[in-house]
Parts: sequence; structure tokens; C-alpha cells
Amino acid sequence: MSVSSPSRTIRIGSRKSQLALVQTHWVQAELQKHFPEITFEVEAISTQGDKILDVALAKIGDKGLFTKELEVGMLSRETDLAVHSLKDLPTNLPEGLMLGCITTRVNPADALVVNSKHQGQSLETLPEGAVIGTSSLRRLAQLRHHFPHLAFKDVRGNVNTRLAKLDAGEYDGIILAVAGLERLGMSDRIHQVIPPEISLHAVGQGALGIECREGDTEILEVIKVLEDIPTRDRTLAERAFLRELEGGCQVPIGVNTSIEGENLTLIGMVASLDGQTLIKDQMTGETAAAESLGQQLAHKLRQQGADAILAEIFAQIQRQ
Ligand code: DPM
Repeated sequence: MSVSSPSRTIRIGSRKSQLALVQTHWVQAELQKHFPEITFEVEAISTQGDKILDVALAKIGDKGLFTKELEVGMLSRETDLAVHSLKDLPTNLPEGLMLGCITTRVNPADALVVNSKHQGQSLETLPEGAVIGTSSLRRLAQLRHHFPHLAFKDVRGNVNTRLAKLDAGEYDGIILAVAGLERLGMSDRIHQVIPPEISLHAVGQGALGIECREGDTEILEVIKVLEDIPTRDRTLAERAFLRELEGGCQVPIGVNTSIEGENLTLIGMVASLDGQTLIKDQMTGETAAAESLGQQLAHKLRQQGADAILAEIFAQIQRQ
């Protein structure tokens, strides 16, 4: 059936969390604007990551925890595409599926949200032993490196659950992505936007990735209208860097990218969980060779000891 066929329905798979649904409904509305003759339907699907809430994310460690059920839906043709936070989409996709489109990135930084008793404080000024909630090894390692006076505790659940735990006093502060809070209309909870000098963001953070069946030219033609080329170049470099370091979604690897004219600069870091060792470097190259730039930076960090850090972390997680 052609794109212009009047009876065409395209089905979009989404996770059930509020944030996932906000993101998917945005994609649905944008596509609907471009293709008024097509019907776009959203199918909300529970993923493993939404169900297992009592085990630390790093321990589960499974790549694709938040994406697998959505992928099965596409392969069985119940859905035609899936909308993901790009940072939750593994760098290697199952056979038969592809990353068909990357949308415009919003602010990719991390944010500190504090319990009301700490209004006026920042990461620097929070008292000794203040408890910061995060399940991200990347955030943990970088914040430990810069703020050894703080204590860290795992926090799980969706954004609303985490905020409720913070407000109930279980934590003095929690770290969340600026992008998620903004999309949920909760920008007022952002207490401090953490600069890249302190916390390099996760690969793909702040962008959406639309996954579809490989070679599904009809769907590719539709979703292409949402593609943002600078974001695509930046995140392809970031994803190549992560892929080359063999990192799953739960490793202390952070990045930052910027584009100036034809040039793309990629900053990358790998840190040990105690924050003691932090390897960070950067490279600049042509945007046209974004993926190769990511691979080269990964090799550069390897030469500086990144492999040993990642091997040690993997062993530590297995022992837990
Ligand atoms: C991934 C991580 C986290 C999510 C790890 C990381 C955060 C887990 C945590 C790969 N996925 O960032 O180092 O802090 O406990 C996630 C969020 C968003 C997408 C929430 C968040 C929203 C931002 C976006 C969970 N996935 O990071 O606060 O769409 O980029």
C-alpha cells in the first residue's frame, strides 16, 4: 500500500511510562501534521525494564531492557515503528530492525533536583554525607569524582516515583535528565543544571530515536520528515564511541558533542565506579565522518586504560 493510500494506518509502539507516552504522542502529532491522510495509532507496551523495579539496573545489565518488547511488536508486524529515548536504544539492534530517524535533541545535560530543605544549595554546598539518588553508574562515577563529600544511593522507578521519594525525604537530592523533566512539564523542579565539566551526558541523551523494520521504505519515507541532521551526526559519533568501547546501557561512559561549521567535536570519558580514575579526551573531525570519529576516540581512550576500567566494573557488577 502506498503512503498516499487513504486507508493507510501506521501503528507506533511506545513504552507505557508517562515520559515515553509524551514523547510518542509528540512524534504521532508531528507525523499527523505532515501526513493528514494517514492514521497514526499508538500502541502502549510494557517492557521488562518497566516491570523489574526492585533490582539495581546495573545488575540486570541487559541491553535492550526497555526496548525488546517494542522490537518484537515491529518484527511481528503488530506495530510499524517504535519511539525511544535514544539513550535507551542499544547501539546494536536486532536483525531486521534499524534506527530509521533521529529527532532534534533538546538540552542533553543532567540536572540536580533537591528536597525542599536544601533550597539554595548546590552540589558543591550540600552538607557532608548528603544522600544523592541515582541508578546511573555514569552519574555516580563523575559526581563521586568531583564531590567526594556526597553519599550515593540507588533510585528506581519512573520520574514521578523518584520525585515522590525525594520529597518524602528518602534522598537529599536526585539526578535526572533535564530533557525528561522538560518534556514532562516539570522544568520548575530543576535546581541546578550540571555543566559538562562535571557530568558528561549519556550517549544519545535528549534525542529521540525512531526504530523501524530494516528496508521498510514506506515507513522510512514517512519518519524521515522528523530527522534532524546535526543531531544525527552528533549522536552517530556518540553511538559509535559507545559501540567501540563495548559499553551496554549501564556503564560509566559520558560524552559531549558540538558542531562548528563542517566540524564535529566529540568529548568522551570513562570512569571507575569509585570516581578515582577518570579518563577523558576529545577529538575533532568532519561531520561527514562522525562514526569514524567516535571509533577513533574510543581507541584513544583504550590506549589510556579504558579497557581495564571497564573490565573491572564488569567484574564488580557480577560479584554484587
Ligand atoms: C539510561 C540511563 C538512565 C536512563 C543511564 C545514564 C538513567 C538512570 C538513572 C541509559 N537510561 O543516563 O547514565 O539515573 O537512574 C532515562 C531517562 C530518560 C531516558 C531519565 C533520566 C530521559 C532523558 C532522555 C533512564 N532514559 O536520565 O533522568 O530522553 O534523554
